[in-house]
Amino acid sequence: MKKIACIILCLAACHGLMAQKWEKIGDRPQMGWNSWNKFGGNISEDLIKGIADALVETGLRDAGYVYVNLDDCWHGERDADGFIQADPKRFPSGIKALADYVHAKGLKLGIYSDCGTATCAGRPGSLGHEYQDALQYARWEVDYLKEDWCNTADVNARGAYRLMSDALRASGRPIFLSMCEWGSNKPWLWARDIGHSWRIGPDIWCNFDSTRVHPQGFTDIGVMQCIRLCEPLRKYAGPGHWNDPDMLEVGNGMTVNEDRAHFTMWCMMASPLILGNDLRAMSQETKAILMNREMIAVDQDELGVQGLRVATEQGLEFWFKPLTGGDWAMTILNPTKEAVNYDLNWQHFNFIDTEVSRLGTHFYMQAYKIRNLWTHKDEGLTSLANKVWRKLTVPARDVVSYRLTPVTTKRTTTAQLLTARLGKLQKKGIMFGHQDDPFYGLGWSYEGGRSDVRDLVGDYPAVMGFELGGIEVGDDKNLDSVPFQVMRREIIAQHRRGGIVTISWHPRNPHTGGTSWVNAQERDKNTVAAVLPGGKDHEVFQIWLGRLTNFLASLCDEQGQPIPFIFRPWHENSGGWFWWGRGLCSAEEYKALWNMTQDFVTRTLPYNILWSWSPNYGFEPDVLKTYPGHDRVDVIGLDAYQQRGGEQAFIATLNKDLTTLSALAAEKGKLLALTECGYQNVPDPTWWTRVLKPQIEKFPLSYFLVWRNADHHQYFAPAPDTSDAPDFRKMVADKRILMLGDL
Ligand code: BMA
Repeated sequence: MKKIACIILCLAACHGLMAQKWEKIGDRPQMGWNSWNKFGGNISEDLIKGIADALVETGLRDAGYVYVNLDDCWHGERDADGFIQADPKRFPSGIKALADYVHAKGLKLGIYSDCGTATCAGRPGSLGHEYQDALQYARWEVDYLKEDWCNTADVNARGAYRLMSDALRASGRPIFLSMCEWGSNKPWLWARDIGHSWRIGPDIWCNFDSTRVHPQGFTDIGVMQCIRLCEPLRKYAGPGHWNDPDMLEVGNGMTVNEDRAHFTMWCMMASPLILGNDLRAMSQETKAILMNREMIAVDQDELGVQGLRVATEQGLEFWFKPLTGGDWAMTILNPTKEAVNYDLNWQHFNFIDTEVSRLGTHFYMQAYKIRNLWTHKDEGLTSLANKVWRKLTVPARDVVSYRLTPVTTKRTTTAQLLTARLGKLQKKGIMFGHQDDPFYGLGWSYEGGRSDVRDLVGDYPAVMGFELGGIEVGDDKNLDSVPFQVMRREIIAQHRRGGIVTISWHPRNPHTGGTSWVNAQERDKNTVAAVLPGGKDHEVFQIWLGRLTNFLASLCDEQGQPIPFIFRPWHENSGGWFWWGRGLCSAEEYKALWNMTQDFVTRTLPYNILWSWSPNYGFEPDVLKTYPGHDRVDVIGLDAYQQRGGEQAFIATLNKDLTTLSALAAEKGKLLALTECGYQNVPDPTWWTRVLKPQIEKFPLSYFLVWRNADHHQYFAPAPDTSDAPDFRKMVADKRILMLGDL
């Protein structure tokens, strides 16, 4: 019994192992050569050896092209036991000898098979022989398998490639799996853990921009058609799992310009670089294209992000690919048959790749050294100013391509400008702020710019607060039913009229499925630990941070520059009601959560955010252990609400905590704010001038923000007919209380 259990356990373990493709191969797009584009089925061991020799002699191997790949027609018959053999006439020494030959030259050998009954040229397919074939390839010391998709009626694509992937894994030899299924079953959706690359479309042919239909009904496509198919699939590609727009046709008959454009675009798309020409007889031009190491470096970049088309103007396509270290590759592709003149202004290309890398170009703030990747000349720096850098001519069916490398720039960031402005305003007075001010109020909602506060005093609050709870799970509306589209509009409107924007976030609980607020059953769950690196919910939380960041990145002005704002995540952590609060995680875990969030968002938005840390009032002295540090915080805030009948306690605690926090802020000249405050429904008609104002005036506060006017049951700001309205008006009449018009 015990034995059987052991065997079952072992089998389960082995199966678990085999359900994984070979890892750590294909971390960069594969580079090499394949016989098909030039030679079709007309191959032999002498040809392959000659190609291997040429790879070494030309320097192509040293430039990275290491795979020598046999395509169709190397096969002979299966032997009596079903093992595949090489064609004895074409490969008399056998595949093992050929592998030894290419290995001795520092190269790797690739082979070809098919998921169906026969290959496309009618040689034996792998269907029903997957484990045997994989074992044979491993015995021969093959390093790469291209598996085609001919003659596969009734074969399930995912199952077939999974089977071969498992078989290769079981063979014990790390073998690259290049899936050649022509995109018929959308492998990008399911093959990430099966193969190392997958074809995304039909076969390429040696033509820049047209298709060719074979009498049998199938179609070959040109370079531009390959690009169009590959372009929308960039989010599926990455290290170890690449989109494959097919092998190269460079050197097979297109013009030099077309070849250059073809090669460049494959590099921009992080595509496999599998040469398809006769390496033994190459023109100088072909060689120069294939051996452009600076361009190859774009393809092989460690980040492994497929480039994207950012704009199309005057028939030109502007492609960008983020590279490691903050570099970008930038290519202007002219797919037309005429040369195009173009005035290049870098400010037209401020964008953030929200789809994959979440990196932005930030040309308005970041200057880059410009390296021309085809002339190999440095061409100066990008300009921070909105002006034409250079008049270019992009030849017909050609490219102009640059590598941009960031240089240190001492320009003041929008975050620094906002800090300076807030510092100045603080000398003038204290700004009044209101959460969700322009969305709804007492008895109205979404009336296009209406505001309870403005209805009462004729001016908007200087500060407006906005809340992102729900953005992380992809909702259209936040937890208070504010549509994010409307919110984006109002945030930009508040910025445009010179007001201050502050943003809070009550994310849901990724660990329990609950809300920000923990219930009795959630009190013993450490959600913060679960979302940190290594935690069970870390990956999901990264997706949440991505959605948050993408929304923040969408807050731009007309020039595409991110607008500055105060971001206030993980607030009120001195209380025990949020999943990041006191008693629910350690101070160290809280800080790790803060840092992870800040680092994530800052990678995308490095210049425009002020970070606000704000505990709830009534905190214990040890809350300071959760302070992320002066290098990470710009605004030190406090959240403080008066409770009914609690006036004395409110005043005392507010004073005590603001004293503590203003001392902390003074250490490094940080801004101080009452980031949330109020007295729900303001039941005291003199509260503003009698209780709140005298207290806040004692401290060097930048602003005080009252929470939202949800409805008649929960509101914090006055409206024209609330009993505290006259008193609020009186408070605002004081020059030291700043409304929008006072800024
Ligand atoms: C709370 C209340 C809730 C609201 C939340 C987030 O203080 O106003 O109704 O959902 O803030 O805005």
